Amino acid sequence: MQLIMSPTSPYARKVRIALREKDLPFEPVVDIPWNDDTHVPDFNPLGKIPVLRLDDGSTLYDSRVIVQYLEQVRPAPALMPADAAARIAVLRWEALADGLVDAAATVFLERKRPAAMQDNAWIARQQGKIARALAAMERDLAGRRWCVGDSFSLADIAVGCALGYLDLRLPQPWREAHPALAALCARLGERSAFAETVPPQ
Ligand SMILES: N[C@@H](CCC(=O)N[C@@H](CS)C(=O)NCC(=O)O)C(=O)O
Repeated sequence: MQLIMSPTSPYARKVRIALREKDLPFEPVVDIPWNDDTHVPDFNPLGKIPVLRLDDGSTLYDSRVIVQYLEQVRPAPALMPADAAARIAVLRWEALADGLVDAAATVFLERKRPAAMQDNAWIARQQGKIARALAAMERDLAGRRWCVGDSFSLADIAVGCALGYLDLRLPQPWREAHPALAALCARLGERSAFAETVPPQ
């Protein structure tokens, strides 16, 4: 099994953490989709990472599909709860966390354009999404150890990867106003799967 990825991709990090948590062996293949010599479109028509290449040559994308696949082939330790309502809650957390990443990546890319071409209203719109996502996560996490129920799940992985990406690409003092998220982030950092996948600066 190969994982086509980049070390800074928060979506790929979700998959890398799931693979480590489940102790599934895989071969990481670094391929930066923005580079001219990328082969990512050969494996995902959308040209995005992560892509999982199975031993039979077939490919899986995107990160949400890959993690659900891993959950099926290696159910333990479970990253999804057994209860149906709790499963939906986990997927909702993942959607919120991934949406935060989408907005942060949009801001990061917009800011890389020449200053005269940057759309400040567009950036402000994305910043609003980030601020509201952080506030919603903080509200729903307050007083709890994990995002859903009383155990670590895919929801915590997705939130941890989103916050890690924010620190990497749009550093801001979010911890002060979001103590529950800050505590979750610190707790996650103690897990080897998180510590081993911290994105390089
Ligand atoms: N929803 C996708 C998002 C994947 C994604 O946007 N990956 C970025 C890297 S962090 C990418 O490959 N971007 C290249 C592009 O958009 O052309 C997932 O969860 O896997």
